Amino acid sequence: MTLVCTVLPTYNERDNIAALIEGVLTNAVTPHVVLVVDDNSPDGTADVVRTVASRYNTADALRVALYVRTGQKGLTSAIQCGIDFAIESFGADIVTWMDCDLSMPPADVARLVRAIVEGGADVAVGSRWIEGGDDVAHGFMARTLSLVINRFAVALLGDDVHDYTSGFIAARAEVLRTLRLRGDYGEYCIDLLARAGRRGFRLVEAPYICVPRTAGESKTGVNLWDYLVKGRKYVGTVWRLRKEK
Ligand SMILES: Nc1nc2c(ncn2[C@@H]2O[C@H](COP(=O)(O)OP(=O)(O)O)[C@@H](O)[C@H]2O)c(=O)[nH]1
Ligand SMILES: [Mg+2]
Repeated sequence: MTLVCTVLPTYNERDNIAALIEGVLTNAVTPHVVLVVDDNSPDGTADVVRTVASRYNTADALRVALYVRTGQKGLTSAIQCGIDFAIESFGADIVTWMDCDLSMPPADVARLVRAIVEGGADVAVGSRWIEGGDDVAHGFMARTLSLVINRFAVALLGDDVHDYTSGFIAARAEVLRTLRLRGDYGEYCIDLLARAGRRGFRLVEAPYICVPRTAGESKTGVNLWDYLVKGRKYVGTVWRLRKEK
């Protein structure tokens, strides 16, 4: 049986994490473990996870795991830490990950897993920018910036993917044993998808609708300057990858 592990990187997601874990496990289509990688959130996210874990875990079956990091912080390294743990300690065949602010619907994880298990993909990408997908979480400016950056990425890196900055991913363990994440924040996703395609791994997209966060705060800024700084980093990543083989 295929074992799936969903890695959930958290920083101050106390009011989102329980519903997210439940949403992922309720919609699971194969044996499924959730691994929360929390960077010692001061809001007590880890305590909420421990409570949820005590409801789901039994002596025979681990379904909710928690890894609290104290010495290190950051989104990309948290996801990589979870991937390593999922593959090496749990023996996961497929690893998925997503944001933990409920902006990515937990029910859609199953869609990504199916694209691999039934559809034969190596990497499944939740995409806002294909038919059936959308981003209703952000305002006009942020949406437009994301669309423009993704069009730029498609033009330079190929149209296997239309949402290079997705962050809502499922991948076979083989892909993640071959490729490690690089970068600090969202640019790791552009980098991973471009390299996976070049290595000959099969990428498939599934649409999803990104919805607004209703609890907690965004860790990235929401003003024009922050968007531009982020956008510049993404464009720089695409430009670098265009030359890298
Ligand atoms: N473990 C960990 N997770 C983080 C860190 N920064 C952000 N996250 C998580 O990354 C996801 C996206 O963050 P969010 O605040 O929604 O950023 P935005 O979507 O770019 O506005 C959420 O699940 C956050 O909890 C971090 O330093 N460490
Ligand atoms: Mg968010």
